[in-house]
Amino acid sequence: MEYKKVIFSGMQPSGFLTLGNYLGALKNWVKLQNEYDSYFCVVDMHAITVPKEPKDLRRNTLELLANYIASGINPDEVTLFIQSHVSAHAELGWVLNCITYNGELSRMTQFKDKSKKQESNAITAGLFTYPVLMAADILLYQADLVPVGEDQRQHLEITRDIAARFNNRYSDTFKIPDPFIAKEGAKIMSLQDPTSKMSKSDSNENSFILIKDDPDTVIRKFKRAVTDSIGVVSYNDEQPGVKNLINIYSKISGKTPDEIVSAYDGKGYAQFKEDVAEAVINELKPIQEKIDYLLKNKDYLEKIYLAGAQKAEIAARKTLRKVYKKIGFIPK
Ligand code: ATP
Ligand code: LTN
Repeated sequence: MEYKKVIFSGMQPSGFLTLGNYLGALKNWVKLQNEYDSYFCVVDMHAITVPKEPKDLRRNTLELLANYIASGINPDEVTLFIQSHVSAHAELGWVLNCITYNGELSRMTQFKDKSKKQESNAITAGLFTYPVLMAADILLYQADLVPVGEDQRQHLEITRDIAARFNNRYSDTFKIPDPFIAKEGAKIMSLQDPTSKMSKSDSNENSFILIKDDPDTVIRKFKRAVTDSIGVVSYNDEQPGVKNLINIYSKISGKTPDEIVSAYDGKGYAQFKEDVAEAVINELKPIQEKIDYLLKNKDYLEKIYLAGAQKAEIAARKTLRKVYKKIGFIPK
């Protein structure tokens, strides 16, 4: 029997998903899910590395699960679960913390960025060791591939380093995972500052499109999107705003950037922005309807995450048992 390769990925339930999350990560998960043995997780333990209201975390966790399914993740095909339901994540996280060096964690750019946003006396040890828990997530399932956006590349590198270190010290245990970062859409940029990533934690609401945004909001945000004074739709680094809009359009329509550029030959930005907005609205509409439906059917969601945790638990325990044995813990 031929085994499928394994993919693992997750997102934090830290607020509403953006078009960046959807195009940069989720849409790729949907494409890959049938080809691989797929594990998709709601990483609630990562979300508490910065302060969270319990009631918001609860709501966001279910909403994120609904977002996954509404975007096309098939719960009958994949293992869909909530991180805190499988305690092996915390357990392996601890072991890996003990073979990870402070020096390598302090080089993580996400930590530097996120800690800038916190008061200096509110930066937690959890935020610092966040990448180690992420390594545990991935290594528990012996994942071959990890589909993420460009911003997670560094976390994948440290995951590989940690896995290789463990394997060298204690003999072969973990599969060394590869990142899977799609060429287009890997980094959807802010609509207000096209040199920085579209991020849901941006204080300017016009900088991001949320999956839940209604059509009028989508149109308004695209109309206000920062472009340039060149006035010609073309795909190059001197026009980062237009390039970003082309990337968004391309990822949704399946047309190549070249095809888009020729379709707008001689036309201005206004028509182009309207068409991008319309494409986004049409893409989001069925997803929004499905999210509403799912959130009214919490029993169904519960069935899915309970079954997912059961399946994940089996795979995760198998790896953790090996790890405990190799490091010298006495089996009970
Ligand atoms: P924040 O921006 O608040 O730090 P986030 O939007 O990056 O959070 P995450 O949960 O960290 O949210 O990301 C989930 C997934 O979405 C990751 O795989 C990440 O790489 C991807 N992603 C996030 N933003 C973008 C973006 N602008 N373009 C492409 N992919 C993105
Ligand atoms: N760090 C990721 C979320 C995340 C993840 C993972 C992604 C946690 N564990 C395992 C892929 C695999 C983020 O901030 N987007």
